[in-house]
Amino acid sequence: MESEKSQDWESLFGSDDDTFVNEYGSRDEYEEDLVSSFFTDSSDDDLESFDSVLTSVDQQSSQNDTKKGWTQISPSEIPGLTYIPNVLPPSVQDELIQCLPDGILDRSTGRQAHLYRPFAPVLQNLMQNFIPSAFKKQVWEGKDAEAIIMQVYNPGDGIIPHVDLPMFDDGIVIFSLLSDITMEFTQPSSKRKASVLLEKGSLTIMEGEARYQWLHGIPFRTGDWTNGTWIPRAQRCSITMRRIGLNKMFG
Ligand SMILES: O=C(O)CCC(=O)C(=O)O
Repeated sequence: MESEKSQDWESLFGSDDDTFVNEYGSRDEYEEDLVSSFFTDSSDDDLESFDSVLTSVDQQSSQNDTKKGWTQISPSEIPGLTYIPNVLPPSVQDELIQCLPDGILDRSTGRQAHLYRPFAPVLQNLMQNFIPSAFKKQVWEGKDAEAIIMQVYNPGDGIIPHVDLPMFDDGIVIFSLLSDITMEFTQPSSKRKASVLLEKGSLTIMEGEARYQWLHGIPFRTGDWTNGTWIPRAQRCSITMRRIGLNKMFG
């Protein structure tokens, strides 16, 4: 172990014969000084300039993300994808945020709350009054969700492109709260992609082709281009509702 560490050190900083040994006496002293200066010398200005570098990298990489040979299409061309803005009044959004476990908005990891029945009254209200009745009747056969996940995204967070597990029935419902974020839909077989800005208070539904034949994901970055303007992300919360298929298991 020690020899691996020495090798890493030498490839990064040179051997014991180099100048730092003369200045510091030993490698350990040098390492301690390096670590402590990193943590104590980083001023607010350094952190701000780090943030601005990060933002500019995000801006450029998302602008250059042309995916060679892929065709950008309108989300309305994806069968089974429904996006409805301004579904939730601000008062309902506030009530929903109160359902989050204490402290989850302040944490940098583990920002998911998995909820199962019986659901809190505010979530029951969401299912009864804010999911279109035609979808509930036709796709969820008049029933309510069985599994709900509330997820918190801080700027820079995302979710890798995926198709939801087969254990979940058709019809995935996503409510967005607190801040807007871009979701990308990709279909590798047809090399088509579409971007949807999920605004706070909006509802997104994936059923049929959109649910089973398209990947959906949220790019890991600090903002999104919206009509040519870079909009920095703020903290966002989503509520994803699913039904669990009878006799279906993981895998
Ligand atoms: O948070 C979202 O908007 C998407 C969540 C999602 O895709 C998932 O949990 O599988």
